[in-house]
Amino acid sequence: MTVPGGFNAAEFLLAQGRPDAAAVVSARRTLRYAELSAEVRRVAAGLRKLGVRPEERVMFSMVDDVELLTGILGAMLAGAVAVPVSTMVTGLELGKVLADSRARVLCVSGEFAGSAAAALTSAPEVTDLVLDRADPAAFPSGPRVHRWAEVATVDEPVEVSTWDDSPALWLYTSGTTGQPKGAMHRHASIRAICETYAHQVLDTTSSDRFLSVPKLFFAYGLGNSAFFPLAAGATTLLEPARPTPALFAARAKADRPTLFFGVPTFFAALLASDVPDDSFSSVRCAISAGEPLPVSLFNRFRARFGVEILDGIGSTEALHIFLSNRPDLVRPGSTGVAVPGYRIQLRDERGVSIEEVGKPGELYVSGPSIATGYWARYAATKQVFQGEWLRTGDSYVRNSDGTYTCLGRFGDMLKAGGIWVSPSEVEERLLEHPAVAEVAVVAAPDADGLDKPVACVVAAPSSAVAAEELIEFCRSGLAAFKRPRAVVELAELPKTATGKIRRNVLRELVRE
Ligand code: 3SK
Repeated sequence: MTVPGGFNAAEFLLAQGRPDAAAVVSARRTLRYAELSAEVRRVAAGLRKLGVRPEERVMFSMVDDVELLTGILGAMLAGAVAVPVSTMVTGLELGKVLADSRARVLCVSGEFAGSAAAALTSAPEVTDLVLDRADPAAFPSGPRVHRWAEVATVDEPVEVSTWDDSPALWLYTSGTTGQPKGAMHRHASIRAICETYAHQVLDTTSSDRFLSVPKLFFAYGLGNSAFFPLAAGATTLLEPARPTPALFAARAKADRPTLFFGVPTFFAALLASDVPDDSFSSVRCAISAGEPLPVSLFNRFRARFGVEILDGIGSTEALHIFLSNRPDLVRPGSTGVAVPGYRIQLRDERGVSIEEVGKPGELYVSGPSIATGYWARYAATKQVFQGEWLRTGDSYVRNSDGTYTCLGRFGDMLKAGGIWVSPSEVEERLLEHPAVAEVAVVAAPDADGLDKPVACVVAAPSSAVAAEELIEFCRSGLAAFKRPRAVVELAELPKTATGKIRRNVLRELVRE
């Protein structure tokens, strides 16, 4: 039961499919809409029974499987705020976001039990830990520990008390300023992305089958694998394992997706692999986001697999894609045009709107799914959320045909594999190595034209810089995707008169 005039995104999503239609297919379980709906209601009741109250945060560090999907929807149905976090963020890094969110409940897949134990040492406000496929005995002290099955089997009615603007979801992003920040999304934003990008660009129907390389903890993956399929009464194909070309090609052959979502790095990896050329024969449309899709990748993918890739750009703050090519109107090398319901503006460094074709500017977007701000980050919120506009930090030009092309980042943050990487975070880790005196991390394109972090290092006196050793050093203490892929040794770092590192000079240098 919902309050009059209320709206709950989970309830909306669960109401769209035919009760007997397949809602979710994973390696372990397949659930029809009626079963999914019943399970989500039990999870919502289970969370309430743990003492979770409306607007309290429930964090999930879980693999893509039925439990994560029902957990996110159950938290939202209970009026709580679902906070799925990257499973690449572990230990103390996870502890930081856990403490920042003040989540009371942490739900963890067995694979991440060790990392949760480390995280809990810096998050004393967590009162309850819910473990899926892990032994509660591994947590002898600290919060109350429950098995997932205990929470997912509470058969009690749940009163739904949310409305359009109630908080539904927080997604942590490093964004443009480095420190992870929780972008706060409303229940209505979830409906909005389904009605705009999914319905009006992808033309989703109940016969679609969705397969996404990006996981549910990303805004991109959450739309692809949860919100869009359910809003269309369609089927989501969940894959808990680490994505590899062989795995996804096999999954596509076996489970026949009609929509396949990836990032340029993954499309490049598929092209470099020996997977069969007919692997994606069921796919009517492939979608790429996260970073610009090089034209050569678009052409090679279409030539080999017979599928066109729709390139688009979204952001965690906008919840999903707001600028995109169209299935009937692809301009390779461009990011297309505004998704219906969204407006785009380019602005110069003084904030003045640029009307001329071909003149670069910073991309701003307004639309129905922009986050309400960052949790407890006043300055960053003011910088990024400006009235109805969201400042993206991306540099773009408008082409003569009305499409937009990405030129890169306005600031120094870089994206690797579609995920934000803060150079200072990588630099901090490298500076812990005794052989490193100074370091700056910048993006450089790899052989496929996709940006990867490269470390420019000045050696400490009487020390030698061993590239492989430094890269290895970053494997521990940093999420894997953040480690530099190459190290360039320099006698000194180029600096401005005021001592700031001239990153543009370094970017040029590492490209040579
Ligand atoms: O990075 C993107 O392009 C993106 C797309 C959809 C949703 C979220 C993000 C960050």
